[in-house]
Amino acid sequence: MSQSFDARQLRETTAAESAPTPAQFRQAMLRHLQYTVGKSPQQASLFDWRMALSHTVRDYAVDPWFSATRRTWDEDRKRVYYLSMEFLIGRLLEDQAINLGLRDVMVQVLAEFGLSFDEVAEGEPDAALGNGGLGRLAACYLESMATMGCPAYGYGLRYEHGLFRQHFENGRQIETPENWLATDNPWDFTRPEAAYPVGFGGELHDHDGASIWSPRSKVLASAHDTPVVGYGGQWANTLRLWAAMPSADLFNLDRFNAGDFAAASEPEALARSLSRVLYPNDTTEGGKELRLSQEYFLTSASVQDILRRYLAAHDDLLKLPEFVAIQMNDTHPAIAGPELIRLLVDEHAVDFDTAVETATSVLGYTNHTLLPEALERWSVGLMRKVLPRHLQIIETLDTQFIALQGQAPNPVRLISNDQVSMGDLAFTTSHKVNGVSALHTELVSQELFPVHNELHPGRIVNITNGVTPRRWLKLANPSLAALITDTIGAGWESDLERLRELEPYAEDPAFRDAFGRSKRQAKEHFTGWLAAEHGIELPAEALYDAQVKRLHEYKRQLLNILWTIAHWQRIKRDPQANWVPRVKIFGGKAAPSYHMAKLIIQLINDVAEVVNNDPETRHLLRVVYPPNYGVSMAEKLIPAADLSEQISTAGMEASGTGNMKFALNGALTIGTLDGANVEIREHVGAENFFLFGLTTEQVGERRAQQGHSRAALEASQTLRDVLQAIAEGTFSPEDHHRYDGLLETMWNSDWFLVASDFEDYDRAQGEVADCYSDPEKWQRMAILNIARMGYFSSDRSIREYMSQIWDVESAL
Ligand code: 8GP
Repeated sequence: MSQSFDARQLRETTAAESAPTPAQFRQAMLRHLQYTVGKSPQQASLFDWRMALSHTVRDYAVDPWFSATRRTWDEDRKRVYYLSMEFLIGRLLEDQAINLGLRDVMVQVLAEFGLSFDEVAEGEPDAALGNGGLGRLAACYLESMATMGCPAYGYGLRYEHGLFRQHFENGRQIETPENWLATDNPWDFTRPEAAYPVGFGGELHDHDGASIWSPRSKVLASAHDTPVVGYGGQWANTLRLWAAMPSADLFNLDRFNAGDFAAASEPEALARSLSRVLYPNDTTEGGKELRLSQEYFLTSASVQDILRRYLAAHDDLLKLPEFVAIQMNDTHPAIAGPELIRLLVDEHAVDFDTAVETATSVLGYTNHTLLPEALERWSVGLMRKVLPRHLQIIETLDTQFIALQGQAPNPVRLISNDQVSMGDLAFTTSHKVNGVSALHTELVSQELFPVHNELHPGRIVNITNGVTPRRWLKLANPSLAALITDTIGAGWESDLERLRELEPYAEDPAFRDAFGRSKRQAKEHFTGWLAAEHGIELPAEALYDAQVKRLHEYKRQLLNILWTIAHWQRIKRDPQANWVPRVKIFGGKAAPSYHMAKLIIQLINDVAEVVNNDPETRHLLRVVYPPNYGVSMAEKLIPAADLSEQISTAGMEASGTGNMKFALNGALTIGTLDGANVEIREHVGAENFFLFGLTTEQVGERRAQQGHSRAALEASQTLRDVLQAIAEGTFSPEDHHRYDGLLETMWNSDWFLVASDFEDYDRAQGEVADCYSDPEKWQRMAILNIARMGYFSSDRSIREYMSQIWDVESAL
């Protein structure tokens, strides 16, 4: 397969200098309209134009994709494999066009046909193959790996239904299935030749001291590839998503012919269910057996594919770590350790200890949460039923791990209380384990894995998260991006530290004005969309104060809405005072079974109903909660925000990445010392950040104090007035008891310390308002935020993964 490679040829076919002229692009697009879509320009609908356009852009991705693949083979390079149950990639058309340097030509050519790009692009489904943070991070990392020229594959599942759609009925969240594949997906290359059987259940037999696994059933994993082009079009990697396919023999023709159609298709349907839905739970796992089977399905197909690719060019499996790095995105693919060991031992006759050593050198594990309910544990019974051979391997690893702990009276175990701890398993089978912010990594070492950490000093490393500036600034905020390019020149997109060159302009009134104009444009873009899509009109001249993320008690949307009520009450008491007009923006989904989170959504919507209809305060305070928050909404909303709410209980948010996107777009942060907030504050300067709240250590102390919630409430008349209004049914006149449970929690337990942090949050919000009243000061702070956010590019994170974990070099 190794053809000799000519680097000059690569440059000819990949670099932006090969960008087409408008005439060439038009011709290519019309060709696709006619021959791929089968329409003439006169007949074409917006959908047809989008298909033709996407196929045209995709064509330009293929050359860099081929040459990157060919070079990786020819130069026998090490590859990175990023295994993730979630890839929250969002729309691809504009993203790919930007990275290929095609955006301007594309917009121009569409305009020649009287079409606006935004209108055409708006029809693209938002590929929501993830829940939130960890899934979106995986998408940013894929794009950065391609930009950095790191040879890599993302491996995931091709869910037929991504994250559910959310709408509100009487303020309550209602979920309906998402259907992103309902129409053609133009980015998809189907690879029927890349298909692997994945076995489940069955028996173990002993044969000459070796275990032979005979699975009860097998499901075929069939590959679908999407090219992921890096910025500048120099390199492209592959996102490979597995679809579950029944093997042909599952369909029972006899039964079908006998008229029992449903029964004939049942085994087939069961097999397909493996890639049917993404689990919508952000913390706890539902449908245990199916979920475990999905995880194994992803992992096994990927590991088989990795070994097949390796063995096509090498024969010594012990050299695997020199050529392969596998990253496990949280514990969902943690069965990769036992699976790799199984394949090495059972199918390639490697001895057990060598297999363990090899697997461990290849694997890395990223932890994304300390929440106990999100740390996966599978019952031994279920494991035995679904993956008997893997359980056997885990038992051996457990015995070895206990031995490693010597005489420890209570050794940590991979299996305890009849459950397999996937975190402990992932740790023992990885050569590096990383947290996602400095504070989180500290807590991972001290609280989650103290024993492991002592046994394996140096195994835990920190890699603070980052976000891609291509999507989250250049694409999402064209007016600010243009201002930056006009001011410091192009190139910051792939060298984000260059934003520092903006620092002196914070003192330049003309630049500050221009920044103000770009923020206004972003607001108009957002409000225009909000009016068209949701019929919500917003005042342009107001402080846009946003909290968008999954709904979770630790993220404390409750603190935000309680403060909003307090603010409303204050305005009503003194309507003539000099109030800063505010728009409180909320966005995010709650796990369908998370009752308290859904109640908080309802409270926000109930408060919005009352506050937005209050003629006395309407011009000063609005509450909006556009439904179905996702990547595409974030792209419009984040650039429009002035204030970013990052207000989790300290010690509970592993990192956050929304916090980075907002600050990069010139929103100031009101936040606690949690996750990456700590580092953002260090970078942008404490004077440019609104800090409040207890520290992680104080959180621990406060929780230990008996009656802390009641004490905090007794100390805050403001908060008591708020709770009183809720209790009286001010926001739920038809049901005074709707929030009894929530109020009860506030008075008697308050694990997330909403009451304890309320007064300090109120103080910080006061500072926000004062500061916003001085536009010059506010703009100076916002500009310094942008200028100092270079560190939070996902390119930096990926560079660190490459050197500290994967030991892989850039091919560029
Ligand atoms: C999230 C963390 O909550 C967030 O702080 C962090 O920025 C992000 O990961 C990326 O590192 N965690 C998850 O998304 C998560 O744990 N999801 C799994 C339960 C599905």
